[in-house]
Amino acid sequence: MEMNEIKNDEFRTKGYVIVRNVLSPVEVETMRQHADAIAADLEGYNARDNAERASVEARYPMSGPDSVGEARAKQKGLDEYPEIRLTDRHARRENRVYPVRRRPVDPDERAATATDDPYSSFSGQISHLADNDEYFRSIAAHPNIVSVLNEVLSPNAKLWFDHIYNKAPLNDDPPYAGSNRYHQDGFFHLSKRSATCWISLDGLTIENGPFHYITIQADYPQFGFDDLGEEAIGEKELSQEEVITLNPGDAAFHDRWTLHATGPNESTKRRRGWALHYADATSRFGEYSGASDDPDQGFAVTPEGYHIRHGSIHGNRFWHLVSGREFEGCV
Ligand SMILES: O=C(O)CCC(=O)C(=O)O
Repeated sequence: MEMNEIKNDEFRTKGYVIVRNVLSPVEVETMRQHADAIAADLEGYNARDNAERASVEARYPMSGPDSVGEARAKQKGLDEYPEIRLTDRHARRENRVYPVRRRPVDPDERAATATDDPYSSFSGQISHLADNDEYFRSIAAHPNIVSVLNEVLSPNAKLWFDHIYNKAPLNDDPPYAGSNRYHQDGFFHLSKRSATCWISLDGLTIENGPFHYITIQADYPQFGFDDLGEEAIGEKELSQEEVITLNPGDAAFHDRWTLHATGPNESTKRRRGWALHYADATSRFGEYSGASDDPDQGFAVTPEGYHIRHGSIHGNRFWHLVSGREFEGCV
């Protein structure tokens, strides 16, 4: 579906839509329990997940650049750039723009938030829940999610990647002091539009790291990911920012080109969300950034349905069809 064909007015004009009560309180509670069990043995979870992936990758060796690794290495050096204030609520480091903390972290206050809950001391992501946990897998195809995907993406949809984002209490990790910088999801490995669904597990408040959207009405270019240049996003665009709070079980859906960021967790509680990235099942898998004349080079869908990009599995091991049907030669 092209953007102008989308019947959901809010998504078509703003590039995102909030849907309340996508999950019931019981479903959210069950999901929290599964998320807690995974984090209780995170090392074991990651070791098992990596071993499964490595055994597939060993069967499909393909050399090529590790673009994900390169991007991460670049991001690591960002705290060497000074923080430049753009507004009283936003700053820039190099070409990355992010919401700023409202108050500095008091180390004693943070130390007092430590508990034996792994989410109180760990900020970051846990990936591929739908590959490894049956409950998460079933929720990825929840009828309430699928009906929104049918409106904003396609009647034929596949989950290609999912991950939990946790922000620990009073987290101020560099390079953005606990914020996530403005970015577009982009997803250049898909020939067609994609959409993200972000479900709140713990509630999203102004204090604990809310979503910030700059609606597509602000008419910014396609940046690719998070390098926004020095000029494109300034006070004018940031004044059109919309800050979103959610109750547990509510979801935010956004397009791959909608600029979004999240603020720091300035509360004394954990803040978790589950991000699910969906492809239109009629998309092709390849290099669609325009960087190559041959989008298939270095990309392959194996007979078992694994998506291999330069020798590594891209996204989840299993790209689950959650709506509609499969298409020959497509994802
Ligand atoms: O949860 C977060 O902090 C970031 C989520 C995000 O950027 C996304 O789901 O695309």
